[in-house]
Amino acid sequence: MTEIPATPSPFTFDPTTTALVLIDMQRDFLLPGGFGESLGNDVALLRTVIDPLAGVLAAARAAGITVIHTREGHLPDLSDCPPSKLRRGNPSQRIGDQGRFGRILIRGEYGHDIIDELAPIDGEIVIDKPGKGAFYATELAAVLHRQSITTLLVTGVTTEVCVHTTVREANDRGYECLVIADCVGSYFPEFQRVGLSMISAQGAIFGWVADSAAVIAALDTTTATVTA
Ligand code: C5J
Repeated sequence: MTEIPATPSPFTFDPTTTALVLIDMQRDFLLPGGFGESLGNDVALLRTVIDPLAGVLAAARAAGITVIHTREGHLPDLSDCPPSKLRRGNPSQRIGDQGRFGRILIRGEYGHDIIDELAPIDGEIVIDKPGKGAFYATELAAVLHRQSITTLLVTGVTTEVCVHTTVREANDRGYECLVIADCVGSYFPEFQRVGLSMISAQGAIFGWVADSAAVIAALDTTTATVTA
């Protein structure tokens, strides 16, 4: 078992039953000129996540931890997008409309894919999800079960929407979740702060919170043990 200093208490995990989950690090949310910015958001706030997350991803790969990427998006005919979701947001830039990086949040489009800095490599799992949570209408539960994963190191965007929804879904399904604070991002500083507090409040009601430095140090120890 590996132990990480975390809030509200130290977090222990077994690297062999742990997955690193990267939620929706997609161009549509993170690139200047993309969908996220078209909604009036400052993407610079999300982009602060990229460097620390690249560090955690490299450490996870070196330690042989299972890596799972998710992408929020829809089929080209939008048959998997509820009309209620389609109606939300900016009327001139809706899901399925033509955006700067292709049709917005449509599978197969450039903007729907993961940013170059964190692109999946061979052997990593990519889960396409139509909702905010990574368990809803996806194969994630089956994938985790098949690999005997019990613990999730959760990263990605946005903290209060897809990260929170996924952590809540995972918590209800019995997974232990550690959210890596500087590897999750929100367009709203207030939501970032409160979103993280809500995870670890009341004795880890949804999970634990730690910084990337602590996670990388723990993963590096695992790597050293594996390669010794
Ligand atoms: C949003 C997400 N915010 N990945 N998606 O619509 O959090």
